Amino acid sequence: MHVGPAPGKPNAHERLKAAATAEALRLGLTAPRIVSASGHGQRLTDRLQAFLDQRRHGSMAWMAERTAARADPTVLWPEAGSILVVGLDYGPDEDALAVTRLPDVGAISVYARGRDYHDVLKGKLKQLAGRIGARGRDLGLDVQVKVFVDTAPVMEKPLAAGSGLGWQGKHTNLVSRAHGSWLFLGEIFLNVMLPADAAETDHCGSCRACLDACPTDAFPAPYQLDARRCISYLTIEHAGPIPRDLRPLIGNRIYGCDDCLAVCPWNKFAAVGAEAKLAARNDLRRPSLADLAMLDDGAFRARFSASPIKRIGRDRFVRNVLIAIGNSGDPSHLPRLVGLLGDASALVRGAGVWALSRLLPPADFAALAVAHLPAESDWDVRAEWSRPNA
Ligand code: B12
Ligand code: SF4
Ligand code: SF4
Repeated sequence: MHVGPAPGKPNAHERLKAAATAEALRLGLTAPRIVSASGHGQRLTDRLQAFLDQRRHGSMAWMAERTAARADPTVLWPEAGSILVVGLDYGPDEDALAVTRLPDVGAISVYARGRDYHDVLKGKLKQLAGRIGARGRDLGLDVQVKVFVDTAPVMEKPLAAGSGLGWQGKHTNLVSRAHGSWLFLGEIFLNVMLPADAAETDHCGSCRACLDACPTDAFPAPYQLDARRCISYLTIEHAGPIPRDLRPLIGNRIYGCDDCLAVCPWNKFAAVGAEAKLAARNDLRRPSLADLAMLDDGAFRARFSASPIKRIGRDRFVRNVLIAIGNSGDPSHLPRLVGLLGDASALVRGAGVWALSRLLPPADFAALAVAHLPAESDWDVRAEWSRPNA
């Protein structure tokens, strides 16, 4: 059972909300707002189901699991009364897209240039949750809390929109009039009912900058994303070979993509991220493709130990680097591509073959295929050798 305010009394719940939002701001969080935990179920169930029915989640099978809890916070935690939603600014300190115009380096999306935001935001939310619990006890309330940052089946964007933190823009991410869209989202579920804030309305108007900027045309309609075409999905979530038709469109983006966020006019209000732990590492602003292609497992883990990039592992990361090399037009990469033809990972070999097919004259590629195809046992890699240049 969740506990609501008693009518006519000095309102402990309002005081708890004021304390919670003040503490959130003190911890460097942005725009803390309250949304009721109930009342989302049907609308979100329908929208999530439509997304899943159209297979737009691709190979993210976990999105089709626990859908009832994902669409309805009160199924995830029946005690939930209110949800405190917060943002954490991570606005870049330079033009986020400048790196995508430099073919000899890899573009790592802004969110992944510093430490893993899950760890940073979760740390802050845990601190905040502890202080809310203590303040609740002072006010005579039995406050229980659960902290979520993209770690449980929660639909964070519609909850944040319901709290008034912003609205879901045509690129589907949350945009705030005051803070733009370079914001991570996090939530604290509370068993108490705190006064809810008003939801935000849509301020996209006739703008369609994000839809037009997408390199892979991943928006089937405004406000809808087909993750299977999104470079963020392809470079981070997708484990196998990247579909051939999308590879040339990825350019030099080797981990995530920022294009739809970067062009949003509301980001003129975005703050440069103030959290030092999220600040871009200098070696990840414009990392050399030539160096990254040479990473073995140990070197990959050493370089990315505190970074979100470590999550995808060396083979998937080098696959991305090789796609970018294939798009670079730079034949100086050829010797290292040939060197990777003996790599233990079929994913790496396959991407290497594709890059060779892009950088070598057709006759030279055909000669290399004659030399290497007989020894290749993986069917995906054999298929890469057998296809004409693309
Ligand atoms: C799965 C996922 C992805 C997938 C799919 C993204 C997606 N849009 O669904 C992939 C891997 C592609 C991805 C990419 C990115 N992600 Co992501 N991702 C998630 C995750 C885990 C779940 C999102 C989800 O539930 N998707 C399912 C679909 C059904 O939900 P939806 O997008 O809200 O769909 C809504 C619309 O389609 C809408 N709708 C449908 N029809 C209509 C019609 C109208 C008229 C309207 C108004 C709305 C509407 O209703 C749906 C429900 O609200 C969340 C964290 C979380 N737990 O919520 C982070 C999250 C959304 N990601 C985040 C980020 C930062 C990114 C990237 C920017 C990372 C990067 N730089 O590469 C990109 C952005 C790509 C993009 N344009 O969305 C942040 C976004 C923060 C913010 N400000 O919104 C989140 C919230 C993580 C976090 N805790 O901060 N992500
Ligand atoms: S993140 Fe990139 S690929 Fe994905 S929808 Fe946005 S612009 Fe398109
Ligand atoms: S770029 Fe334009 S359409 Fe896209 S989210 Fe921003 S305001 Fe909305």
